[in-house]
Amino acid sequence: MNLRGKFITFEGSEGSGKSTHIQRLVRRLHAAGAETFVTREPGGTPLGEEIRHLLLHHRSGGIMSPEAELLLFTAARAELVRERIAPALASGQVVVCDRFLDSTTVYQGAARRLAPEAVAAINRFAVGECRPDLTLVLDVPVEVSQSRVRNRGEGKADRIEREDGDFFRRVREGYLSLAQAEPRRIAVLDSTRPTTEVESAIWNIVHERLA
Ligand code: Z5A
Repeated sequence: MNLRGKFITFEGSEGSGKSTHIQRLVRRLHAAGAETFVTREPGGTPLGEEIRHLLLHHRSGGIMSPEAELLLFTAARAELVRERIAPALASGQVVVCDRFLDSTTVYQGAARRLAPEAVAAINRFAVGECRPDLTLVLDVPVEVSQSRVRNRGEGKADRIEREDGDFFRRVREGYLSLAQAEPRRIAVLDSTRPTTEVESAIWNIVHERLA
């Protein structure tokens, strides 16, 4: 299986299983002989990690304009693409990223209701030609995602986790409509199914679409 230079992103609500399945996919990729570079958003570079802190745990509590939020997420991404993702792809690694530009389309566009054309233009500017070959959306109802996050019991919710159920319903709907609009790139998986089943389904999709 030759996956050299392929770019795979994971998307979905918090607690949908992205970290869990990235670990499992990477284990399988290594076993198949692929070299991988795994990263996450926001973050993945020294600048990006500082921006992550501002976005999720800024001292002002909940106060940040949606426009500033959009620009901070995309600034972190612009850095990550140029400093890490593009060089890794160029060297033949398989890049697996926990969230990418679809998160901005959905969270800042669909859920925060910023103008879709502005979000799309800023996204384009931030990533240039760097687009995922395959995006796996892990879909779970809002109640499931919230109960998984509660059970994880990691303490205080971050700035975005404090949004209400309607916000997260718009996030879920946003992902499902994106997947309808771009079915060749985006696959939706029912992540309420047992973890081992979702893991196998992901592996099959990677084979079918990329190998
Ligand atoms: N954000 C944004 O607004 N705009 C942007 O452009 C970007 C991001 C890039 C980053 O949060 C926040 O930034 C995020 C979107 C916003 N906010 N929200 N909400 P983050 O990086 O801190 O976290 P996250 O990306 O939201 O995800 P997470 O909380 O780390 O969850 P996860 O990685 O998807 O899930 P997990 O940790 O793998 O699994 C959660 C639990 O469920 C865990 O105990 C698992 O064992 C369990 N699990 C997983 N799969 C299953 C199945 N199949 N059955 C049962 N239990 C399962």
